[in-house]
Amino acid sequence: MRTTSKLAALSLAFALAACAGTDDSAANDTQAGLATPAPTATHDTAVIEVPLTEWSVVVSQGVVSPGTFNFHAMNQGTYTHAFEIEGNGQEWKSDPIPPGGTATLTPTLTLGTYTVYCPITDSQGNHRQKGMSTTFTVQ
Ligand SMILES: [Cu+2]
Repeated sequence: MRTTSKLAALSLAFALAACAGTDDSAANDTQAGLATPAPTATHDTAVIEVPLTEWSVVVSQGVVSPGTFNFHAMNQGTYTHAFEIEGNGQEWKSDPIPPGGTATLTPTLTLGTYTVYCPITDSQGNHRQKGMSTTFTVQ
């Protein structure tokens, strides 16, 4: 009996610790993470959608917490695109993505502002200069 309650207290403490820092909305605080069966599953590999088209790049979350993310790009346009994430002196770059194709980058992000853009230049011109660029913040 003693071991069991000790273990329960320990896993509760772990669940709270796992959520600290990424879950600071007041609404979630009242639930105290009591019913979270998989402690790290939802925090560590959040997917951020990055639709690409002529001529824009959208990042589905403008503000994220530090950590590792899957940036999942979908080429919704009619030309080949690609995407590159740059910030804090680091960069991650996808291969060219044909129309209808997808690509995923998995950067580990630290505090700062990052730029996401299309590095392709073709007969249409420089895609970044045509508007395929956006930014997001890690805070
Ligand atoms: Cu492009």
